Amino acid sequence: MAWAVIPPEPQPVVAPHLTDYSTIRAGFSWDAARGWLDGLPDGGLNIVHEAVDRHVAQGRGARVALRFLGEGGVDRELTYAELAEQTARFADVLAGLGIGRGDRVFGLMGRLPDLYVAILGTLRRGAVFCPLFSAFGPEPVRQRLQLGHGRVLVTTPSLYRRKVAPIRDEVPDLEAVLLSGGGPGAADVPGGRDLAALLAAASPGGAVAATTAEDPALLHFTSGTTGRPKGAVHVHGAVVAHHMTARYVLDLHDDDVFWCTADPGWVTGTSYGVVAPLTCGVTCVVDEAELDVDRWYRILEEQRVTVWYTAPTALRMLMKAGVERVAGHDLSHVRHIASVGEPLNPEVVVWGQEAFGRPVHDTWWQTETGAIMIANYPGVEIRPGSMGRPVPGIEAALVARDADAKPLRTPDGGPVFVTDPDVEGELSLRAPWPSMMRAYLDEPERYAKAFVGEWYLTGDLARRDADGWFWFVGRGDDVIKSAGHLIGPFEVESALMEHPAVAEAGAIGVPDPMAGEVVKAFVALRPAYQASDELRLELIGFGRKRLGPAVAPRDIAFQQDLPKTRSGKIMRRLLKARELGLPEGDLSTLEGTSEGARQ
Ligand code: 6R9
Repeated sequence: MAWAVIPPEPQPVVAPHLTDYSTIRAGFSWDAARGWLDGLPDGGLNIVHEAVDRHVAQGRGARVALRFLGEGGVDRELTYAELAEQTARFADVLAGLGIGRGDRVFGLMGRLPDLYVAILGTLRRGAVFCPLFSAFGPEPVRQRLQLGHGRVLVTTPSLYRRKVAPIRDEVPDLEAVLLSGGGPGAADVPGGRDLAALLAAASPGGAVAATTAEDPALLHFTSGTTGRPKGAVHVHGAVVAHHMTARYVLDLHDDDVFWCTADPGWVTGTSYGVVAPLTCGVTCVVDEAELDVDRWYRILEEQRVTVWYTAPTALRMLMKAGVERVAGHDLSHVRHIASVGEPLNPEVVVWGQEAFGRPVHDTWWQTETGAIMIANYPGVEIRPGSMGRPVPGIEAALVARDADAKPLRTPDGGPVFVTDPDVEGELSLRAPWPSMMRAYLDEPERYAKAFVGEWYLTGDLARRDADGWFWFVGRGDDVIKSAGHLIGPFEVESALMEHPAVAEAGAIGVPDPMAGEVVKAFVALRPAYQASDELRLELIGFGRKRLGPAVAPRDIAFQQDLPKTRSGKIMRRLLKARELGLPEGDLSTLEGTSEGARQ
């Protein structure tokens, strides 16, 4: 006889943490938010104490911290107590390798338990963790390992073979390669060690390092318009902003089951896929697999996810698959849905309402800001298409720009603010706040350039309406956002130029209904080469091999007279305007010859 199915219990109504935006904002202070966390004796602060150990100390060690859903259906859980033990073992492994405070440990792995243990174990040791996206090719991996002077890399044998082995000779700082799931292969890898064996032999009981709030914790590379990737340095003190936004924006309550779909290779996946939710003591779902419509609905249902943080590209893909795919799944426990990373179209906000009975709450932030800065809050009205209003403790403003897109300054050097409603300006935030990056690694001048006085310039253009809601307008620079991933055009161009046929290259983002933008490159050939379909495909393949699918151009076009400024820089803005049939704008800096050639 089969047992009768027991219907799910009615969900208790959960009151949002942020009930009245204006009152909470007015009464907020970062000092008070610091008090929501434990801190270490002597005024220190360590992310892992707040995210792991303190829950164990408070008797919540048996709660599941991370629930991993494997690609092949193999599931594994780590409770808070197990996470404390595993991260202590990892920290001890690092100690054995001579890695201490401030040393850099890199990760290049899919969303597997060892990655999470490595991230938190590194922070526990007081060393600095730098995640690399597993869909990067050898070139982005080489550049980041070199710039960050990575001494240890945690990866799998297969990723090592494909992405690290080709560039191994160019990263001499790399001493140890800890192979996850890789006992037998370790002997063939220079510096290779079997991570499982090391963890098994390590001590499980070590305390967290006595870091201060200003000790570096995470290094996230991000892309600018020109030059090499920028290493945004974040400190342990950032955890105050992670925790605060996890409560007020993601509305995490102690018993929540939280699913952040972002990969820890990007800032959302570490800040909100690891640190922020664990500081709240919730259970995090981690799916190893890539987006699959039915799998995702199944995960939401079976894992009884209550709070879901995802991205517009993913939501657009779900929306395209049709609302009927949701039917038949009981998603009544999903209490709050938020998204980040790219503009969230109003249709998607509203579709959330239809599909899940919940609108999607847009949130805005950047690698540099470390945590959510502008948001829509549960329990507060949503204006579909708006990013919302600044989080408590954050002051946002719009700075006017001159014709060269430089910030306008007052005679005493401060920024000129846009004060009228609905007028465009550069979105800027008043520093400091706990999760603000403390540096671009080894590039103090680049860091200084991101500020006017105490105002950090984000590079995004936005408007503010009369009631203080912010509306995204676009990037103020040439950086490309594809499927939520930030891509530097210079990185793409440099890789293409290593092909013998390529004399010059210009990369832009072109609109795509799913990914927001996809990368397209325009290439001028060296004299001995002829444009052909064959060469185009070869270059696309070359880009993919070097850069990896996350960064490589989707399309390549040949164009001998790439528009350039008189100083010889390729005018991506003009390439883009021409590609999209938009007004070409100010051409006064255009180099005479190429413009002449078009006339
Ligand atoms: C967290 C993250 C930052 C850039 C940012 C902006 C774009 C992020 C957005 C958004 C429109 C939103 N962006 N959130 N654009 N609406 N809600 O994505 O960090 O990878 O550094 O990208 O992403 O252009 O400046 P990061």
